[in-house]
Amino acid sequence: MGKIILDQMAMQRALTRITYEIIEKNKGVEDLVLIGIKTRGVYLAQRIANRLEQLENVSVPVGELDITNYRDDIEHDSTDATLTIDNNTDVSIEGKRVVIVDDVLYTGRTVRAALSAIMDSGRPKLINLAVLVDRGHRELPIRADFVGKNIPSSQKEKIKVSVTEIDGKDAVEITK
Ligand code: 3GP
Ligand code: 5GP
Ligand code: MG
Repeated sequence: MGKIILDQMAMQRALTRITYEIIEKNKGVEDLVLIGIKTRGVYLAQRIANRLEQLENVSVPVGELDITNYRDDIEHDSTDATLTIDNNTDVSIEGKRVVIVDDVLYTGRTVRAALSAIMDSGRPKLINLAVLVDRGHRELPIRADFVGKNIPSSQKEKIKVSVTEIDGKDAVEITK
């Protein structure tokens, strides 16, 4: 069993703060699109979208991105992007303010892959990155614009992120 870093309330508060920061930085929610990185990033993106709707009364589209085909250890071509909304409709990011949402930021390679996938499907106005946890150890020049919690970690440690939708609880734990 790991040590709990964020419990349910702390996780909710972190997501609420990130939501306010997104509104503030973008001076509203116009032209905003959230792109959740599978798996847990999608649920976090949906929660941020729910809060945006409560606060601003605007429905913000949530896309889902599977970056598998864009990993830097797998060959791909630019037709491999799987950027979907509601699981099947294509989401247009053309001219939009895109916020990529993921659970853990580590080496930055996943985000690099997400950037390629998004760029292959259009030209957004700008792209921001929101993560629940930044655990350090970057291998690329990538940083998050919105961070739930910075958790300095050793490479041996693991961060376990649980979301109610699939794990039955909300929590962030660290294990040796
Ligand atoms: P996620 O898809 O919800 O992000 O990679 C499968 C799961 O394993 C991930 O769930 C992630 O939470 C977890 N995981 C734990 N450590 C690592 C790691 O170092 N790399 C990756 N890719 N996933 C990890
Ligand atoms: P990166 O590509 O930045 O190394 O890792 C980011 C992705 O890998 C995230 O989507 C995340 O799910 C997963 N990941 C990397 N390290 C961890 C970790 O310690 N815990 C969890 N839960 N996921 C991790
Ligand atoms: Mg993830």
